[in-house]
Amino acid sequence: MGSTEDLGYPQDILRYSSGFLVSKVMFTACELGVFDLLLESGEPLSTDVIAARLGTSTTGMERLLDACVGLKLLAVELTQEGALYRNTDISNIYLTKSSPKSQYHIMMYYSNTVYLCWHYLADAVREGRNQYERAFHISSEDPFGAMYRSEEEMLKFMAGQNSVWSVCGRDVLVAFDLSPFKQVCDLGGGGGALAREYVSLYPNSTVTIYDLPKVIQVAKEQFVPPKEHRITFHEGDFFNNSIPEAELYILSKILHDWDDDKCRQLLAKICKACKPGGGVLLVESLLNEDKSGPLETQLYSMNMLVQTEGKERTAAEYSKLLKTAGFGEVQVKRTGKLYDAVLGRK
Ligand code: ASE
Repeated sequence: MGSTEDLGYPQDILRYSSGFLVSKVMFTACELGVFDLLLESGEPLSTDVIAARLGTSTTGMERLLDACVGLKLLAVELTQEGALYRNTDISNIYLTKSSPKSQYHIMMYYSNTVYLCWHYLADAVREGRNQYERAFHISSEDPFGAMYRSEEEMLKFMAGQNSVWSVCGRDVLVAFDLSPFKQVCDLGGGGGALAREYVSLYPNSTVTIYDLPKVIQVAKEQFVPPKEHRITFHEGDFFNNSIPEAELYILSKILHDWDDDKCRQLLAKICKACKPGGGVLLVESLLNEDKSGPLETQLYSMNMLVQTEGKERTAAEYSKLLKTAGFGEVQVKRTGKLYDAVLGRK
């Protein structure tokens, strides 16, 4: 009674303390190419062989491989020649570079960019703003100027977002029957993975990817195959340039980058450009109305604090933004997955 034993062994606290170690083990195994090598090899390999092929120390590699076994990202079997490691199914699908569902690029973005911003999380909370100045010694005035500070950073971000949509895109696009919308504009559509999913699900539609000129250039060159004639491009800055007419606008993880004022401004502009009977589809990770969860979304909201001007919001918050901007009817579909869908009709 009243003793610390009544609180139980502090398992959650200990697990949370090592959470970042777990992430970094997975990121590092991806970065060093462990999963790619084991996929390529087609047979289980020893630490010595893996270390030699990847140019690492054996002592470091052995510990990394064992930690991956603990995380069930690798499986180990003990043979007479010693321990042999192989990928698990989940690693083959999500952690190898060449898989169509590869999450490799988002991992590299988390590990090498997001991680550095999170070092200054306490400063972000104290100041209520992103941490580009501390992390990268660059101005934080314009978050996308900072995020796209080099072509390499922009590419990493675009490839990262594309890997997310290769896994989550379908769920958010089937949440509503979007087949009546033939002329679609994906604002901030980046590398185009969601646009590609859209035209594959709704083959009678065309999608225009609207993004900054330097993003469009890379999307055309590296991400969207030229033979995909149902996808077109429009260069611009949606805050400062005009928005083309369309039946459906997609804002996929765009509003979460911006404060309420900017969101209202953008949505009002979209509502003006939108054809009668048209609408806007918001793709976002929705917080519970009392903001009690989901944990993943609460953590993303912290990430928006360290990296952008935005935050994650509840369905009621998005509905209010849409209605204020002139959209009359709003429907919300929770997918039960990471990303949800909100449809506003003009
Ligand atoms: C943004 C998205 C992200 C802005 C900054 C960001 C992500 C990381 N940093 O719009 C990706 C969010 N996470 C996932 C899994 O998609």
